Amino acid sequence: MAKTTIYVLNGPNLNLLGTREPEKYGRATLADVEKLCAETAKRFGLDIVFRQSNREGELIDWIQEAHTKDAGAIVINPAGYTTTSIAIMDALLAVKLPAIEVHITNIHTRESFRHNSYISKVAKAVIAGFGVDGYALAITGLAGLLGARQKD
Ligand code: CA2
Repeated sequence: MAKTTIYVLNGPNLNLLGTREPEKYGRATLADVEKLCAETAKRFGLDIVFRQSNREGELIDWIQEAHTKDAGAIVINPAGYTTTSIAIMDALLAVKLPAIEVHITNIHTRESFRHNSYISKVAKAVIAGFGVDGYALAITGLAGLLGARQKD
């Protein structure tokens, strides 16, 4: 198995996880999510690079970095950029890495302006509505795709 690193990228305001609107986004902090992702990846002998930014360009730089550092895949919660960012969609298209789009909430049962995702148009898969467990589900799915075997 050549490619063992998964980039987990988080968009704007997700640094506030666990500190605001817990009724919507839950009580787990972003540090808790990082731990969950690292533990899930480790079960399959995978590593993660975990990042959050409030800036679109920085997220794009990290998508390109995932490619140059030969990562195997990307998990991305684009947050508020989901419905606006052709630039993030283009970056994902350009790097040709499998990308899983994750949303903590089910964006389709929320306001209609959250429904149209540019990222879904290029994502390998989309997970929405499982809370932060969606990140672990994304990594587990990617482990299968990358041919990573569960360690006992
Ligand atoms: O459900 C998700 O994961 C979202 O990507 C979260 C975004 C929202 O714009 C998307 O429609 C769905 C918002 C992220 C804001 O994060 C916060 C976390 C805690 C408290 C306040 C904001």
